[in-house]
Amino acid sequence: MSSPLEIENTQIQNCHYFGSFEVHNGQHDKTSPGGVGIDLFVKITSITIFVFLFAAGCTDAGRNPEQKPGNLSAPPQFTPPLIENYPPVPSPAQLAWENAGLAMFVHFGMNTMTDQELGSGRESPMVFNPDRLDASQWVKVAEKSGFKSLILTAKHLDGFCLWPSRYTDYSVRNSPFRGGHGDVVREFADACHQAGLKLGFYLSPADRHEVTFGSPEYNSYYARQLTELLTEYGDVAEVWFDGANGEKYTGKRQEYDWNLFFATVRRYQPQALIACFGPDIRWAGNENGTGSVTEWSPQPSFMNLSGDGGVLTWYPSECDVSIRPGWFYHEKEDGLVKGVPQLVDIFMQSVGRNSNLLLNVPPDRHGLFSSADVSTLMSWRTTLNSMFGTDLLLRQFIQSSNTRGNREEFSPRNCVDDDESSFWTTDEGVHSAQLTVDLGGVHTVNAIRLEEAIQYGQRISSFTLYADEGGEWVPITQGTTVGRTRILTFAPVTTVQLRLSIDDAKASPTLRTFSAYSILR
Ligand code: FUL
Repeated sequence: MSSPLEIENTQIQNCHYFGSFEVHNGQHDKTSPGGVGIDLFVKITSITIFVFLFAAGCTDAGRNPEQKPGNLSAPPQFTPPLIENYPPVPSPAQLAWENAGLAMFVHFGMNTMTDQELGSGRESPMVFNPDRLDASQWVKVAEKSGFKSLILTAKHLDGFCLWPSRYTDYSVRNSPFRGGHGDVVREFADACHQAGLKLGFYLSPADRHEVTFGSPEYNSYYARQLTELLTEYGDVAEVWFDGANGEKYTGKRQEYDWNLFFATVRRYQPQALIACFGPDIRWAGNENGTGSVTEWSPQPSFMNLSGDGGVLTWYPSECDVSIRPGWFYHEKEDGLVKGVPQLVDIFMQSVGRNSNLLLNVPPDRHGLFSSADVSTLMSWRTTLNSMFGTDLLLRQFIQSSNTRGNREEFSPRNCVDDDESSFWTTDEGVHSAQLTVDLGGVHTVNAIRLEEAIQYGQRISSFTLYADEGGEWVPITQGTTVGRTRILTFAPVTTVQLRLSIDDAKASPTLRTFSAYSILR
């Protein structure tokens, strides 16, 4: 007796050798035994649907009011078997953020001048004088290396403000930078807006300079500063709150009024995402750029702000890490910039694990990215482009064990096209299915990339990749969650066909991308 795997294998071989047929558009090869069975099935299904439509009065004729005089009620509409959300689902802003994948963190401030990681708040503003500051250089480098947004430390824990805040004298206003008329935040925001990149701010809640820190007045001070940033610099995409309470650094304990801070963001920039210590984007839990292997975006809501009592909300993960050992620039670390292989690993362990990557690149004392960081970023981008430049599955012959309503718009071909908006899914109630792709020849593969259509919710919980090795389906690798992007690498396998088995999902699985690569590193 053949095992189920062998039976499936026989069918696939038939398809392979008798030319192409696909269940999804009915243009299958009638000489294939598998094809004949499915042909009959498609015909019966089509006849059934036609009879149903006719009986329901939903044909064009049925909808023509002239043929139904006196019938005042609208004829019933035929509802196509479209896909329902599997809640929670991302907000439009979260979806755009996840699709961007990469954001650049820019740690710059008093620490840059004093060669420290953590200022005391007592450093004189007179030492802040970056003499060649060029925010458009930061933005250009970010753009060229594939980042879609930048987040600037408008204020770090030392309390020094990179913009001339009205509420403190501890800012650029009292520094020699641009003769006391400078505004780093303005230059940063203008450069981002001009290049069409999104921008965000890190406004440290902990403040080692501000005298009101540790009292309720500090909350109003902080909210007023937040308001300046949110109302005077154009659209803001992300506000990054550091979760660290100042106690450790200031010796004072501040009871932060988070509700006030979050409400301030919602009021002035309702589309801005609140990250790290906030309800929209979740900190991955470490500062080395590593996401979890199993990564669900649906999570218990942050601080239960919505009062939903434990119902899951969409709360995707972000991994932050610095390109250097420190967050701020230190000349002595010029030789310690992370190498391309390490940055590629970081990409795989963040973006490749359904997280976003927030990579910190600190400008130097002059206010420019150093050449060591810039050349590393450029080679990193070139390497990523070449790694993922040739998708061996692109537009290859693909078939699925199940396709929702056998409808063209849910065809498995959507996984191997280059249209990010199209996707494959299964019938309601079908939570496991196989996708089999003919590589169009013998290829060596050592990586796959999967992407769910997360706008309908995250669904896949377990999958296995098989390769056809001399007619046997051999398991190559397996995983749990997919989400926005899941990249898996494995020992090279030489094959003519790959099969992705979605072993389990919380609802009908969706897939918008199934790609395979031969990655040289
Ligand atoms: C931490 C801070 O202490 C570091 O200086 C850095 O800003 C990092 C992103 O967050 O909590």
